[in-house]
Amino acid sequence: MKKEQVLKAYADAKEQYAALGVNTDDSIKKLDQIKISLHCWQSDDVGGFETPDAELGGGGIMVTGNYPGKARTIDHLRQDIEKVMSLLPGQQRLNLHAIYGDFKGEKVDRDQIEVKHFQSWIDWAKENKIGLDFNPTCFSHPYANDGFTLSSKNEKHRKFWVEHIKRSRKIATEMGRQLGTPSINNIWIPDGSKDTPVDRNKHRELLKKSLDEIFAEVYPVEYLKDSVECKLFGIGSESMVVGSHEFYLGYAIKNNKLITLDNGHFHPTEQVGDKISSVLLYVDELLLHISRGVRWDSDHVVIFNDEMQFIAQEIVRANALNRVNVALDYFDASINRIGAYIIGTRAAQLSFLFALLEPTVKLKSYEESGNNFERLAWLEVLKTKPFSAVYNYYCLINNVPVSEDYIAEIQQYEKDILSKRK
Ligand code: RNT
Ligand code: ZN
Repeated sequence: MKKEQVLKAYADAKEQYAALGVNTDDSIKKLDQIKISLHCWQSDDVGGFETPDAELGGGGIMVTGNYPGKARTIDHLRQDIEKVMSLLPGQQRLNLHAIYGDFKGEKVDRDQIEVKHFQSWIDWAKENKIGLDFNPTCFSHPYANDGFTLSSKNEKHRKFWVEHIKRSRKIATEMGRQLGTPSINNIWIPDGSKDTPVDRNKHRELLKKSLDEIFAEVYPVEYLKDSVECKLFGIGSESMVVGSHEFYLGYAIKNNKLITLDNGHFHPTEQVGDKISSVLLYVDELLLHISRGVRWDSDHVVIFNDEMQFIAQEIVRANALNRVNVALDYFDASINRIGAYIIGTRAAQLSFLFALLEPTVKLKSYEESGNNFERLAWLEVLKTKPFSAVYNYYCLINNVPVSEDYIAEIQQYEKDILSKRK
């Protein structure tokens, strides 16, 4: 898009929003504060670098598609993420899983990971001036094959996973310390059962016990934030997931942890947008895993849809941007993976901007005076206001491609880099 065109459209948008009492420059400033944590696992279909041909296995999560160009080495991954960040306005973070360590060809089991396996990531993050977040990996491993990890009745397996997560927290703490921004260590485990279990109780007791053991070590909050991620069901865990919403919400409230809300992890008619104002009354902070489930927790690329807008609106309306950590969680191997990052991150940013451009005070006053026609009419009218002109301007002042211009950049990257990967 031509620069003059973007500037002209922005000037007009600014005037239109000002008439509603919204200052677009302020909205942009607030948007710029939101540092979205990019999930490293979209680049290589959740494979990781434990072995050269590592693939996602089990855990009830699934990648479909075999589009060429996936990252096969740590250098590929870094190259891809650098490309992604160069096409996005604002600053991001990177969210690593434990299987993405720099193992240098050595076989390092999950209960052996150390800071040294992630030091090159920390150095890379320093160079790129970004923060890192972390996730223990409790899937794609023989000790997770029976569907249970932290809640396993097999004491050897349970202990193994406890050790893995203890080490993950230590690594995350070191990331936070060296990078000067707290790292979130997000615990998601696949534990659950395909068919109706009789002993749900025992598994939940075991999970609680494991978490208590894991969190016994206390780290400074300025380095580490602990979060726990709930889920309703997964493929192969249709009848029970041990770490349900009730389980983790209770645990997080009682133990002062963050709770992770992944919008693919609830019944399709349930909305994470509706949960935010409730949960924030009882926990200090949230971690969002922004995703798009199509019929199930399918982890499709995030788009600018009602669900995403609702989530962003509720955070902004609750004035809670400083208490919500935003991360992406999807993996689509059927399209250009770099393109998938840009579509999803831009959609999330656009949703937050859309919410930040809302004349909330005006809408509330209609609501309070019982003028619900006016409230609904304005909500509809706002969908036709020039918010995209504001986003385009945000891209322009950040020197990144505006509007559709990023598409050609990704096509070029595919031609030059991705298509040459073996
Ligand atoms: C799985 C969870 C979890 C994973 C990542 C890879 O259902 O959403 O967050 O997607 O850890
Ligand atoms: Zn998730």
